[in-house]
Amino acid sequence: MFFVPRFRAFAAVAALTAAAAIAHAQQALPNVVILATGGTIAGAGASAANSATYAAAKVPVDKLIAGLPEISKVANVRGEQVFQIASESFTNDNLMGLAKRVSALSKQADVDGIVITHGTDTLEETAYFLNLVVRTSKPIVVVGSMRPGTALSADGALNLYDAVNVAASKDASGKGVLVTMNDEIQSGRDVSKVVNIKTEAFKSQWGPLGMVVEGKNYWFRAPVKRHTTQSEFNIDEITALPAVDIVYGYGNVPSTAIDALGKSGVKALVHAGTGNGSVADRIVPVLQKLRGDGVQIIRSSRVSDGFVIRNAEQPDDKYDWVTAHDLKPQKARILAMVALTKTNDSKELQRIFWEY
Ligand code: DAS
Repeated sequence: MFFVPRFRAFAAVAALTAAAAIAHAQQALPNVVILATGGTIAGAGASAANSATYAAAKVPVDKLIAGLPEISKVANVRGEQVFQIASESFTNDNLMGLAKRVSALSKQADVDGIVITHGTDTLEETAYFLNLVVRTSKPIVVVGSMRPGTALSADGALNLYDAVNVAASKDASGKGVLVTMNDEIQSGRDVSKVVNIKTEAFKSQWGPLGMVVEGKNYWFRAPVKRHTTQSEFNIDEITALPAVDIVYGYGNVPSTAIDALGKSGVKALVHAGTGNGSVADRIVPVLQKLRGDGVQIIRSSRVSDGFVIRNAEQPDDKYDWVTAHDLKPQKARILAMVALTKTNDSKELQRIFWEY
């Protein structure tokens, strides 16, 4: 009988010690906030066989976190539901609201990294926007999925696990906004969705920055273009984004779309030309007139890889046009909007397109 009270006391001390050790270990983990915006990663289909037929933006962030208990060993994770939309429906207001929330959280001492769950359709635009305007070196990781969580071989859980691991990693700091998809760590500037129905959907022509395997990051290169803390842009100083739209070049193209956008009051027009950003001869004078009316002309290309060379296919100096460098039209639009919040000088714009 003598041993029972002592054993009970010992067991109580052991339990308290274990609880304290767990609490200490949990305290030692980084703090990661998941901002949820919708998309397929929050999608749900009618059956496991539905990998392409499903409704996006259905599952709330707390359910996404509860469905992935493994992340509690990686970081102290909490979620915020910023939006619940399919990303093809993102607006400039959504972009601004999300970026301002990311910026505010990045200033908090109790936030070590931020994950944004997002639809894959415009994920590349949001990732680039954040890369340009959020002044932090803390890891910001944008993540999506190509299949809903209800589908066979769903990719969202591992993509999200990878994103939390990268966002919790000190070695992910200072690399700009990152995207984790399909085991790869991509630069938010360089990456685009290049396949619409495969899990290996996100590529950069310059390659990924690295890979994440079983929660460990393997880095192979670092970004060279300006981003985050090196940026001259700051979401905290931006109150609105100017209208910038895109027109597409192709055989027999009329000027109808350009005429309409010119009348709509765009501040810049991105021309997604053929080849090296070529412009049809009948379209050149239409763009020159717009330029004369004060609209900036950004010459991009519909071709997936390579980069538009200034004064090659078109006399850009003579026309006072800007070339989009290696940026795809949808990325050129993001940079043009941000740049126009600071300057409307075409030579300054061209510098910005070289540097970002
Ligand atoms: N509609 C797509 C989107 O929300 C679904 C997805 O792939 O995330 O971007």
